[in-house]
Amino acid sequence: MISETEYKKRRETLAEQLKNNSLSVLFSAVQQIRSNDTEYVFRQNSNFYYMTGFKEDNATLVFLKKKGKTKTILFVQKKDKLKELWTGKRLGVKQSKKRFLIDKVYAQEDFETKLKEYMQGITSINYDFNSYTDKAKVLHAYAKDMLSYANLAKPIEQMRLYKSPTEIALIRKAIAITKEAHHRAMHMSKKCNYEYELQAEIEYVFKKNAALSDAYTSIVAGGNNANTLHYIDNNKPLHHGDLILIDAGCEYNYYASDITRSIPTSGKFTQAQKELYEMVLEVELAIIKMIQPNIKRTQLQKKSEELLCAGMVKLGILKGDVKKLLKKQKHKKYYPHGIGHWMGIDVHDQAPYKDENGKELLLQSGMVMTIEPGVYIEKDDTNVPLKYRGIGIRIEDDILVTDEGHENLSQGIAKTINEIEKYA
Ligand SMILES: [Mn+2]
Repeated sequence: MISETEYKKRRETLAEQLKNNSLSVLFSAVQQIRSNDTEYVFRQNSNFYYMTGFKEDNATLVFLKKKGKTKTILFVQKKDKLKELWTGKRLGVKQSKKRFLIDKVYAQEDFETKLKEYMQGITSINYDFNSYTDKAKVLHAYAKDMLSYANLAKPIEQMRLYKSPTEIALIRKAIAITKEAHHRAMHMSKKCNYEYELQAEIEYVFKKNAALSDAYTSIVAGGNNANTLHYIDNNKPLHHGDLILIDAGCEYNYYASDITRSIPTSGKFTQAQKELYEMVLEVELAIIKMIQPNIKRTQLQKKSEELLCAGMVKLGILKGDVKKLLKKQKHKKYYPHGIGHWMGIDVHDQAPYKDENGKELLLQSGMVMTIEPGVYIEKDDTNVPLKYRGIGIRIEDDILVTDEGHENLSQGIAKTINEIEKYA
């Protein structure tokens, strides 16, 4: 668990970067209606959660910086016996004061009155531009009259890039649960007749282990469906002899995992599947090996494209000179996506890969990035040897950058052909 002291330190780190005479505001997520009077499961806004650890809706965090000193203020839902009977206990003002190491706590109802008070002498406003709450609109009206206003998400994104030991521990826990889920899928694939059956086996493991949600909608794609990159229908029959691409990861206490494995329906890879799989696996391992401080994501991207292109030439999927094919981007038909992305509270942590000046970020110790090369061959692609058609393979792990180089946090999840076949 992340301590109140750690949350306080994060707020202090953010406060240091704020301008004098500034007001900065973070809003909680807003409960969304699913239909009529039913609601979606509530999930806290990631930036708000990162700064508070508070999981309730209808909350607002304010940083008021004057004369070099920052006051933090939290607005929360008042206790309300009737509402709590229906939707559960609220922390309320009193308990919030006790729990959070925040200077002042008020009821949400007081927000607009207090805001007017805080605005005295303020020359700049910051808030998360991705927040679409009614309160954000009130703030935006003020912001328009300001000398300056800026996106508060920007400095928070940068902080979130570097994971603390407690955050890494939570990511490890998420991955440990996801590992069990993928191993169960490998074991159950022969017994499942539909993609959704396998999805249920995976998500059963998530829930059973207190990962109350997936970090993103699971992809369970049999055969040619794997060639639709964000296939989430998961409603087709599984055919004996096909591969199944499973991209699934749980969220544990607000931390994501993101793992892809490609496994055989029958428990055994065919010769053609083996050839393609070994090629992608070799590339995945080579790229992971490159990860160390001061390397750029584009270097990993470029290398993955070179290796996959060369591999596809070797297998006869692409024909010609590797350098020329790369120059003409021919490989992109079969490998159209990025090599990986930041991961943390969000499965795709939102920090950009370049700074404001367009300069690319260097990987540094404490960052977590996925590595996920893939090859996708449509079933009706007559340019490719028949035996490879209708196969889509992606292999994805979650990598922590360390001082020494890297640690593959998902190292323990079966990945070689031998390991996967053993689970069947
Ligand atoms: Mn991913």
